Amino acid sequence: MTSATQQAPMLSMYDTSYDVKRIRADFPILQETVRGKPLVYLDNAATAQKPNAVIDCISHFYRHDYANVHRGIHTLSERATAAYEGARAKVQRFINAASEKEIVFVRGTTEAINLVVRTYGQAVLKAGDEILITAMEHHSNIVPWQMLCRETGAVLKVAPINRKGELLLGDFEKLLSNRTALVAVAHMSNALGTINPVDEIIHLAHARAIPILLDGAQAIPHMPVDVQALDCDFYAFSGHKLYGPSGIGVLYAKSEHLEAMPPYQGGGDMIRRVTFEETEYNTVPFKFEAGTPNIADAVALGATVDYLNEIGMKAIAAHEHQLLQYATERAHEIAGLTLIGTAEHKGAILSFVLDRVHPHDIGTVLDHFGIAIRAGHHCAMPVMDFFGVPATARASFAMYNTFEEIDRLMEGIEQVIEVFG
Ligand code: 7TS
Repeated sequence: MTSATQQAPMLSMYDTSYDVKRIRADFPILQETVRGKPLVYLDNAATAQKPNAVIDCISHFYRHDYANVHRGIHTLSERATAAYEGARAKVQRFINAASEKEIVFVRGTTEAINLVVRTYGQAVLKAGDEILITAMEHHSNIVPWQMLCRETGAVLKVAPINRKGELLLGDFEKLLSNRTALVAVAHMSNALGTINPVDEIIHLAHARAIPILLDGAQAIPHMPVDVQALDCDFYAFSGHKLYGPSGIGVLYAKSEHLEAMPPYQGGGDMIRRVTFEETEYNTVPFKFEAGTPNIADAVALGATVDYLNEIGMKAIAAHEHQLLQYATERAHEIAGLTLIGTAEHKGAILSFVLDRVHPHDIGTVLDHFGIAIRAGHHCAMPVMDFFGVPATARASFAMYNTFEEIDRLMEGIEQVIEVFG
């Protein structure tokens, strides 16, 4: 086992000016103990923990401002509407969308992608058309397209990756054709950590007038995202991976698409006028938000964005980059550990397997030390098939994780090897 004295010089190479202690104090759950040990939460790619700013916002909103939105003329309804629409404006600024109208509140990334599939996709896709995805997609950016292809006779094409888990850009380009109706790509892979070269991907697609959807579920918590600079047509993400509430997420879409797209679901709020003969739809984005929305969680997503702006996404990205670098170096020291996903451009995810130990056993033993990781296929079964593994163990880092926690992870892995090796 690596001793503490051997680790110290390595750790000193890293800039520790980022005030992680202060940030940790904002997250009450990080004070929990698990099995008598201080919690080390490294399952952030599944979902991130919530700061007081978010928890308090939800509580305050229900205590003081809660009512339905866009309906009542009473004071509370006006307050709730202002908070809900205020959150939309905050999200717009956070991702630098051109207009608030381009922000549709949904349940999460999965619903955002399904919305595009069932509106844009269903409207434009004909038999023989192609949808191009990559070999590293999460199931939520595979299955809805597959379902639509079955229904329409369109074809799902998959751009391959190399053994490091990087997209083969040349092959991707060759798969673009005048049949390609849409490109749908993960901005960052949840199973491998790969950050895709989205600028080039978007450039290649747009050069052929092909629209592009980015699955931003993993990217959005780890880096500044500017949808205008990217020039993507659609960007999908979940609030819960961004330190916000679960059950709220965002579909960004360029206005021109939202205006042209048919509605997703029918019901209240998405209409302007209804008779039994016909219905006139509401303006965007309301056309896509049928029924009473997840009001409080949308408002709290606004609070999340405020909180993150205070710290700065660039500072968060820099801290996490160092964590990943340190964790990768430490992982290389462990005999019998193989990293799955070694892309040059990577976000804060460390997926790995150990010789002779099933990933689920790694997860179970680490839990005994109070360390939370995820073990499994990460809803990316084709990625597991490609690497020839049934599952991986995945430690995923967030803005509040520390170098000391990575030391504890590595010590835990050494223990796993001692137990099973
Ligand atoms: N796309 C990617 C790249 C994801 O990582 C996830 C969730 C989703 C889409 C779906 O997001 P949801 O909020 O709608 O569920 N990924 C994971 C994960 O890696 N572990 O648990 C959920």
